[in-house]
Amino acid sequence: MRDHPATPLIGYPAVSDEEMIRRASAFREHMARRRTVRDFSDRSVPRQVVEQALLAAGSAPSGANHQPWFFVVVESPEAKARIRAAAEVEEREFYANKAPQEWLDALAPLGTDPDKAFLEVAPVLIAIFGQKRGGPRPSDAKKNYYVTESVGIATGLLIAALHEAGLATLTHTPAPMSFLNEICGRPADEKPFLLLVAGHPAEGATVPIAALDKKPLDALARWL
Ligand code: IYR
Repeated sequence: MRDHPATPLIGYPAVSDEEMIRRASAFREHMARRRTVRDFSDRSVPRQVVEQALLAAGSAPSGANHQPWFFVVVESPEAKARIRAAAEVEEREFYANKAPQEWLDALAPLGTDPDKAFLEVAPVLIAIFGQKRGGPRPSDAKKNYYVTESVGIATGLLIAALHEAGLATLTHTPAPMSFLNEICGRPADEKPFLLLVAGHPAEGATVPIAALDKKPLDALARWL
């Protein structure tokens, strides 16, 4: 490796194979209980939970460690109502005209429709943006690399962190999403990645049976 400032690796104490297997299984079981939820309660969420989850997301690996993400936490009823109204305009167009039949058929088992009440009911919406330019420090304006991959990984960690805290989430992707730049006050060169809805599930919330169907290991991986 080329000469560069470095520090000893910490945080990886030795762990037996048995203990690793136990931890990996426990984590797998915990993550398998995560559901994409569309019925939220209006119960509020402590700010610290969201702060800690965002910091966990911000620990994600990223291209050249530029951390090309920005998260806007939307809690104000006015902003949530504006986001719902703008999203529903796009969704009505999507379901009525834009989506090809094949896409509508794929969504049918999930029961989704253009009504996005959860955007107002849930206590927290997190609008996630990818930054074309930036850098490791907030004042940087260098070129960023692997923005989509980096933001996707950070979003995965955010979902896992919120799940670990006991909150339900929904990945919502109205298309196009450019209205989020305006409502969230973000520059035009930041690309909305997705809108993560977070909160407690409503009492009596249901999930589509089809969403429980997960691929077995031999369909999702192979060893060479
Ligand atoms: N954005 C629309 C449609 C939609 C698309 C996919 I792919 C989904 O997995 C779920 C929904 C909506 O939110 O209803």
